[in-house]
Amino acid sequence: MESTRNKLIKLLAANQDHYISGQLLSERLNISRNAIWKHMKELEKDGYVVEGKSKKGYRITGFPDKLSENTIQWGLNTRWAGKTIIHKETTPSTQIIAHQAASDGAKHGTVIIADQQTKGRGRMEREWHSAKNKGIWLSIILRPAILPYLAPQLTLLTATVMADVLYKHAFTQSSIKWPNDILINNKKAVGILTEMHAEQDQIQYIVIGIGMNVNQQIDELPEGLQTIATSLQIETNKNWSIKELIQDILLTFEDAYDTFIEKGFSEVKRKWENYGFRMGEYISIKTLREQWGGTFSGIAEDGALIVKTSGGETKKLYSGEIEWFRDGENDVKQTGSETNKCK
Ligand code: BTX
Repeated sequence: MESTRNKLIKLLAANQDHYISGQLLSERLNISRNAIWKHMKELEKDGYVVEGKSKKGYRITGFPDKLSENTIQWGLNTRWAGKTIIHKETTPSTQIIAHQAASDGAKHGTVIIADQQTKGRGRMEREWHSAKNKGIWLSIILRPAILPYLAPQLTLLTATVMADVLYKHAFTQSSIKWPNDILINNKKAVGILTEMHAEQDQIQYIVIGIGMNVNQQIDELPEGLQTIATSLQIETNKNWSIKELIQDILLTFEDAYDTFIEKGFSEVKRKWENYGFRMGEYISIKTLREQWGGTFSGIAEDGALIVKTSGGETKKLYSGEIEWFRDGENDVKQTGSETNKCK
């Protein structure tokens, strides 16, 4: 059951532009006016700013930066994204909670957010480092009426959303490294993990996990990540409001998703290719059987990477070990093994 405190915050948040009388609050919450006053003092201790005026009542004018369902929803101007938020201080992985909530019937747009993950996961069960209060660790539940084979388009869409959010905050150096790492100055700042529950021709739900490094200093990243990862703080030398970034991500995501559902993949493809890391450049690909190279010329409708070989052949790559080198330089590799020829 919802606590009196949460109900009180919601009432105040829904009436921010005017004072709400102690009498009305006490009637709505079924507690005494003295109890209301005590709750207000508690809220102030937690960083809420509440104005109390005799004869007028109470008005909330500021929320703490600390994450909670209420603080995220206050000022969140979305229609469906984040209308239900499940917030945890610490959890193994928001993906696990999201799968559970989705199987229990959670609505499209439900968002799970944690201050810290103890077993944050990346693709292929890789680990995702998710330090307490230092980044955005969230999962969004979606119930799109699209065919399961089109689901990778939503991963690509999420990557463009994250690149757009960074661009808006002046990160002109951000790019998307196929399939979905967001880099700032060539270091990974955001990771995206898409998991789907589907039958042959119908998606039950999709969970999109987003991990974004925000306020870590370089020495707060594990040693092994210090040369390949970055955070907004490292790049700008300033502290960011995690709450405001989350709101921005949800709003941008909602717009992009609605456009995608209404108009299809073309806008996502255009944006993705615009941000694409080493688009138009020569890349080298190694599979178990062969090594070859070609020009990275774009992404396909099914999310594959399109490479044109020097012989003029167009190939589609689903996974593979890619050396994203330029002039002999050789950085991060990816593993896997499949390639397909374009028809
Ligand atoms: P990925 O498989 O592309 O990346 C995982 C790799 O990224 C790791 O092997 C490591 O090298 C590197 N890495 C680990 N942690 C970080 C970090 N904080 N910053 C930069 N690089 C890192 C990417 O997988 C998908 C990550 C999704 C994370 C979100 S957080 C919310 C949700 N819950 C959850 O458990 N996962 C998702």
